[in-house]
Amino acid sequence: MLRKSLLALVLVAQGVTAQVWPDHLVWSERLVDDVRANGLRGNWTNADSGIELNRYGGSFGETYVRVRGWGGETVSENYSRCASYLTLLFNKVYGWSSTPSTGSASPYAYQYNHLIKNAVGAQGEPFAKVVDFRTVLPGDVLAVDYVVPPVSGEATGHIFQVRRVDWDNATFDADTQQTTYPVHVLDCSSSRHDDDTRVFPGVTTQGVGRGWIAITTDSDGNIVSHRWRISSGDTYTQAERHVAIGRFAGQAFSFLPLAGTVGFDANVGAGEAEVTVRVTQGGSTWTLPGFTDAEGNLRVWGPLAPGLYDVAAKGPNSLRHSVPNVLVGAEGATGLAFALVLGDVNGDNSVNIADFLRLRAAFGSSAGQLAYDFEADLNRDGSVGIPDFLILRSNFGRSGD
Ligand SMILES: [Ca+2]
Ligand SMILES: [Ca+2]
Repeated sequence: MLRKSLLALVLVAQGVTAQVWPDHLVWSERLVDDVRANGLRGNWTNADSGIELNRYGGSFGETYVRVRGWGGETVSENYSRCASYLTLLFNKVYGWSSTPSTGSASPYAYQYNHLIKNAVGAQGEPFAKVVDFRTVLPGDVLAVDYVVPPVSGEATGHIFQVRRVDWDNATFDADTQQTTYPVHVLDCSSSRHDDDTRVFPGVTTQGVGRGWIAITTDSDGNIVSHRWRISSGDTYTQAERHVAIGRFAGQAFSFLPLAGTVGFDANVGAGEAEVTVRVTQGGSTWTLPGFTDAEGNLRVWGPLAPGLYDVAAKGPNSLRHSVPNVLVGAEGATGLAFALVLGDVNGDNSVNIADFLRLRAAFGSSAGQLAYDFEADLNRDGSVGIPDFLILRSNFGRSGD
């Protein structure tokens, strides 16, 4: 049987510099990954309560943020607004007993904006003000004040967490001497950004998610305007909607990142793929959930001490690929390369008749139909058909690490 060369599929590591993400972003990532993974499977609600896993809204007293593995939580779910999300997150991650400006309730986004805008670097201030956007870091907060006195019921601002800036694709306008940066943000929102994780085939959800916005600066890195999406929508100047950049002053760095690339032996749809990373050292095992981005880059975080680990990756329907003796340093590890072979529909780490039978049962179905089986849709194109069967056949009989 002809088999595709796996070596050709191992992508070269991107040479990404290790950068430790603060804990509030790490937990936010896990929450978004979990609700995204559940959504892709059509699991929208908590099996016990029947309540939607990801929602936007609520007054502060009734809102909550729960992340699997966090304080004994077994399900990741969210019910909050943009500012209350940040407050609930910081309450839990950094043990805020009350909030900076209003005591027991959550500040509004515009109050976060004022808190950051007026920061002078004094001891005890929760945020340091970042003036030059070009020095922004993952986990920094963009707090927006909608300035115009709010009509009752309308938003008064918004809060973004910065994930990363696509520095390579910034555009420079020679006339204005301004630069516009694509910025990947994580937020709790009722409307979507570009390439938004709250969008599923046929369904657009609200709550926590990721997407792209645009920030424009002058030649000194001062923000002059922003846009909710890169591709479209209104541009707001600082006078119209002021953006302040805040860096949480007391952030703890207790997680180390493991970064690298994942290649599959077939195109995986939607430009992203769920990957579970298993880290082992002696008798200890850590299971770290993650998602690749559209380019196959993967980054997960574990409560790891520097040392030598075996690191393995597995998709929900791929075989596991293990990389032994990975040296995790004080800033984590980069350059991991995983080649994942698809076809393991039932997740038992081998491709055999059991997987074929499940694929056959779903054959001809599409997402949204009763017979559709997410795990059997090996190439993630939204239907189970011949291409999936060919992938399974080409890997039949193989087992993972
Ligand atoms: Ca199997
Ligand atoms: Ca398919």
